Amino acid sequence: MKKLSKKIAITGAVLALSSMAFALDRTPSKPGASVYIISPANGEAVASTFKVQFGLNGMGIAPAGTEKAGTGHHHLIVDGDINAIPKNLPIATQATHFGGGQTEKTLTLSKGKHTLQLLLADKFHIPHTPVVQSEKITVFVK
Ligand SMILES: [Cu+2]
Repeated sequence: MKKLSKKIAITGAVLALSSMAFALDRTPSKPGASVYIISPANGEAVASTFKVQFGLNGMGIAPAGTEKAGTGHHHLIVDGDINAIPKNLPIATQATHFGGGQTEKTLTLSKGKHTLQLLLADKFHIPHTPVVQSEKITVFVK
């Protein structure tokens, strides 16, 4: 129990430090930039394994770690709440990172209703300001 609380305290301190380091350093997005899911369509019925294609207008894709204005990389949120992701910190495990600059992903999901949403982030995995995020779409896995 004592060990656990020490671990929690250290984690808290690290989080506090990283938020201080990054809070003033968010990357501007380009005016009018938008990210969207090309495929599947909102409401589409899909097989359990299907491809998600990512679209981006008004900005460019660059691998994580790349210093280049007006760029970022995709993050895919499956069945998650984008509002629960802090926008002044690196995106953690709430989304899948496409830090290699990938623009599609083959997913395998269980039967039923699922949601998909994209969030662009900078070289440090921190969402841009203003945030560039897609509409949240729903798919129905057959
Ligand atoms: Cu990332």
